[in-house]
Amino acid sequence: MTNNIHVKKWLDEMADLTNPDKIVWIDGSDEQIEALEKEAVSTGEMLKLNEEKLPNCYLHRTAVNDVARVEHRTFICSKKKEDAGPTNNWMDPQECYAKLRKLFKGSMKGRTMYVIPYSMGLVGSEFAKIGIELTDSIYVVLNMNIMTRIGKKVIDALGDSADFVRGLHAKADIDEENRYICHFPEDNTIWSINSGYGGNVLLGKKCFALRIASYLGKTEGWLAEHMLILGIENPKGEVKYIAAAFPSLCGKTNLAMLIPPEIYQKKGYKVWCVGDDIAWLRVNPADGRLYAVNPEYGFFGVAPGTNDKSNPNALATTKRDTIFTNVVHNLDDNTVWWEGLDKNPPKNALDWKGNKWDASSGEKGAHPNSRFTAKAINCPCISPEFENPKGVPISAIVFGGRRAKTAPLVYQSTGWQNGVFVGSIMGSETTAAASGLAAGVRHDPMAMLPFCGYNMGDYFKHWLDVGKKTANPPKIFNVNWFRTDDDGKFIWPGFGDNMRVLLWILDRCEDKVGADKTAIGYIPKADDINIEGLDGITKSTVADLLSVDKELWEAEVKGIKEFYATFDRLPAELNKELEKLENALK
Ligand code: GTP
Ligand code: SPV
Ligand code: MN
Repeated sequence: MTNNIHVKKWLDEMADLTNPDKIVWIDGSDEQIEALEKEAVSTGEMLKLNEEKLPNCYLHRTAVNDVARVEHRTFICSKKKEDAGPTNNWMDPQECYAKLRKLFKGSMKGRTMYVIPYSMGLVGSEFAKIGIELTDSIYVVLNMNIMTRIGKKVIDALGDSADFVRGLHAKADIDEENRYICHFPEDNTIWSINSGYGGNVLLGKKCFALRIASYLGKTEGWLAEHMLILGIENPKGEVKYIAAAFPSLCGKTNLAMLIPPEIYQKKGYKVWCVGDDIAWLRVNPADGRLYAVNPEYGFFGVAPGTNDKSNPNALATTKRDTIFTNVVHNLDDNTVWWEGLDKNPPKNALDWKGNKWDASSGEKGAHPNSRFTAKAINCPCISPEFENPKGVPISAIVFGGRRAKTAPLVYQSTGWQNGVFVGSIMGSETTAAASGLAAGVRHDPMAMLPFCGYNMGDYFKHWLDVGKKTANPPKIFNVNWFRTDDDGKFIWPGFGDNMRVLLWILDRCEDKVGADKTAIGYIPKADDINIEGLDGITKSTVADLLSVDKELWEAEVKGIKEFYATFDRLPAELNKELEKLENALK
């Protein structure tokens, strides 16, 4: 499909190494995709679901030991260890290549190698970057076809350039003891072996669009972030954009597609989804603002908890052209189910492992990290700007995590430098999105702990630098939808009602509303969060959600100091911000 000598040479080397029986170029045509779907169904790799209820939808089950990202087996292989930094696993690149070469050797014998040219970002746009993934998994090809822009148009756009990310993936034996997700940022290379699960194998997503791209962004002066992008349209038809970074399984997809509460719908407010997981941000010298694109083409969304109240837009998106992974199979009508979809679990069903399952057993039917892969263009609230090659101008950046206590519903940083500090001290309870993590709160700066492809101290510095280059930078906020009461129940209703907080944020960006200055930053006056139409939430609940507990924050400062002490390249500005916080709490 190409005469590009760089592609050909690399492909030859990789084929020599993995020794596939056949090599198939993915051109992205409908016929080719349909043929692959048929093949995957014929081998049992995927199950075709009810064509009337779920047209062109499939179910896939991964191996039981292969259900999430594996942070302890993810490596950043920069030449120097200190360039990977204190938060990443590191291996010497030559050592890692040698080690993995042994695992890849002959791994595709008897199998087909698929060559997937893909573009992160609109093909040929200023933001876009090209990758080629070699894989022996049809599931990967079909997912990449939904998640990224693939095929001939991409290889044509590459031309004879050597500037593409070289991704190699083999399922091998799905052996977790030999599972490796390795990144070579200095070589534009990703090698992934012994997994068949999402973030480990859809190399355009976390591996490229965050780990490799964050490194490229550092070198080239832009940011690759674990952020959703949404637009809020006011009754006058003006749209303002917000980018928000929450850790995995902490509400990005839900916020990105939110349906405004009735009181706002009646007034004419709308929310548009530009992206639900990854944002690439660049300074636009013309107006000094930060512009964001979503480099992906689809959603790899969390299934459990998705229902027609929490996220009707996501649910609607999954009604066609969708691949479901590790959910419940309803045998009665050949559809799917997951916890939190509705109150009627199917009686005649198989769980995510493929075993006969009944909800009365008390066991979960869907894996907590079960997912849907669906096309962004099938989302009812996809933004008209989704394919704008220039991106959308960002008014506010929002950080947030899962915190039962400590973090208030929302607060605003005092400026860019303080905002970078707020992002750097983020903590969140761990979730099922990665295997083998200890339960409890961990530091997850900017929701990028598992995804920063270089030294996180340098990453903070880069954030500070981007702020200096941006004449009109976004305002920076922090939110927490997950504060709990004494019974462990969430206090804030969340989901669509998060709009109430977003509107305060936008009002702050336009200087339309006041705030109270506290030790941690600006907090809304309780009256300024609109609770009209909210059951069981009073002004005093809001005041409670906004409270800043001095003792908890003093403990927090202690934790931040310990975390910061692990860095060798922490910018002095952040220590200054920490000192300011500590003094303000006194
Ligand atoms: P990744 O795809 O892993 O990066 O996750 P994400 O950040 O997109 O998370 P997602 O929106 O899929 O939400 C994960 C879980 O959090 C789901 O079970 C949701 O139901 C739940 N959730 C999302 N928003 C809220 C909220 O506002 N309040 C509460 N209580 N739960 C929420
Ligand atoms: C996440 O874990 O943040 C995800 C899913 O969005 S995965 O693609 O598996 O990383
Ligand atoms: Mn994610």
